[in-house]
Amino acid sequence: MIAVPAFVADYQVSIDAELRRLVPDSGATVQRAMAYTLLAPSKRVRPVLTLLSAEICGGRRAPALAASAAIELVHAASLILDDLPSMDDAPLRRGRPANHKEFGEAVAILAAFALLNLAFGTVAKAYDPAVASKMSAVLSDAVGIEGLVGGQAGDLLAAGQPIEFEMLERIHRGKTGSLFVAAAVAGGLVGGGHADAIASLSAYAKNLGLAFQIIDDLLDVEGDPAQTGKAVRADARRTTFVSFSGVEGARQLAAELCETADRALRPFGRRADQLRELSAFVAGRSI
Ligand code: GRG
Repeated sequence: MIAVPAFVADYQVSIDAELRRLVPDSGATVQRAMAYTLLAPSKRVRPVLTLLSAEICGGRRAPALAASAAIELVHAASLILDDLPSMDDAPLRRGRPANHKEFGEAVAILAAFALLNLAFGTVAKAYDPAVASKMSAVLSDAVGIEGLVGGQAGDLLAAGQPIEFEMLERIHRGKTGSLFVAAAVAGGLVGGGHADAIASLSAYAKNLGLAFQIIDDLLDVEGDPAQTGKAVRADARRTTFVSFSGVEGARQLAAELCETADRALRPFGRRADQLRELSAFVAGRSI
């Protein structure tokens, strides 16, 4: 079993404090529903990626927190929507009953929209117009037809049918990979990174994101719900990387993608060691 790298805990504390500031766990029902999923136990891999990307480009952590929170807000919105009865119909998320199980479908949908909206508002308020505008475009692309929405639609529409490997890869580059890329690019932007540095981070994140999804498929088969906080065998009707390549083949593919991800970090030298630790965690994770 591989635990989250030790350095990640410190970043998680900063991220959680920023998220609690943005969405207090009190007040109107929709706000409590937002906090319920957003503030539940999470690895926070995506916002950690944003902070590491900002720092490697020469930025500081504090100004990057809003960008990292925006990424996590989008992620939390997508989890709520993903679990709805009309989508994956999942009972459990982040170790708790899914949002709609606790608050009902109508409030869950409103909470997801509110989180998504807050992501864009957070970016608009935190950064100067040039950075805010670029970051909004990055977020919008990650959510859109080539991103989460397109990937999710492809996944849902393909359920119960055999699909080619290329299609499977396209679905998950959209559904999961796109937010990893946005996380890294948003960090690079707020950190003031040059275009070539941001391109390297984007290449790293693209491969890391697909590896992350492959391990997610593996955990659906052999994970422990007490650790993952999710039900197992939720993907039984779907073509997944495991149904395609088998358990060992999927593990091998994830390892290769993490090696490819690490190769994109070469220009940064030893400064990218924490990003390398992150990919080692992703390749071996059981949570
Ligand atoms: C409009 C935002 C929006 C989305 C609509 C529902 C949808 C389209 C997309 C679903 C995307 C999705 C939930 C992909 C699954 C990605 C994934 C591997 C989730 C698990 O992530 P972890 O393990 O979870 O990082 P924690 O809980 O640790 O954050």
